[in-house]
Order: sequence, then structure tokens, then C-alpha cells
Amino acid sequence: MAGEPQPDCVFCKIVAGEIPATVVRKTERTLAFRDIAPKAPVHVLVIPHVHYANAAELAAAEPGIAAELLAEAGAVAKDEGLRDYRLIFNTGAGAGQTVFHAHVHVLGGTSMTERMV
Ligand code: D5M
Repeated sequence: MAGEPQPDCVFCKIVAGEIPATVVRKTERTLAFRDIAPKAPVHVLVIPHVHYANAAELAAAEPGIAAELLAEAGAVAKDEGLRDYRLIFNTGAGAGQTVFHAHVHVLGGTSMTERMV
């Protein structure tokens, strides 16, 4: 069922505490943790606890949580001392999405003007 934990989803396992992550922020509905393969000095992922395949599906089904995801991304940037940063929502394998649980990448800590992650 939409929003329910998926047994083979690595991010559902992180939410459940079944695999470790370096958590930097947590709310009742979202979790922010450091990317395992950082592409910038600061590279944090913000995810909803609920499982949706991508951010657009999350926003369609649970707009309040999608808004919270964005607010938390901004809070991560502030916590990390970033004034300028990039938010990325890869959507679909052809766009580079590898984990099919909604997430936003927060990238910064270096000049982002030449970078596409
Ligand atoms: O991004 C998915 C991102 O998730 C990618 O940058 C690696 C990261 N990842 C995958 N597994 C983990 C664990 N276990 N901890 C932290 N980060 C992880 P995408 O937009 O789907 O390409």
C-alpha cells in the first residue's frame, strides 16, 4: 500500500533503524542523514519516513510531508553553515535515481556553479 514500508528499500531500513546512518536531523515525519558517497563537502539526504517512489509521488499523496521535506532541507543547510547550496530530486533511473524512496539531496560547501550531480 502507498506509503507503507517496503521490505527491500534501503531507506525504509534506515528509518526503521535496521541499518546505520549518520543522522543529522530527525522529525516525526522526516529524517536527514549523510550520503554514503558524498559528491560535495556537505551532502545530506532528507527523506520522509513513509515510502513513496519519488518526491513527486510523495507531493501528490502527502503534500504536507513534501513541504516539510523542503523545510528540513533548508534547516540542514542552515545547520551546516551553507548560504548557497543545491537541492536535487533525481526522478527515474534515467535521471540517475538509484534509491526509489523519495529523497532530496542537499549539496554544498564548495562552488556549485560548475557541478551537475
Ligand atoms: O541517490 C541515492 C543516494 O543514496 C546516493 O547518493 C547514495 C545514497 N545512499 C545509498 N545507500 C545509502 C546508505 N545506506 N546510507 C547513506 N546514503 C546512501 P539517487 O538520487 O537515488 O541517485
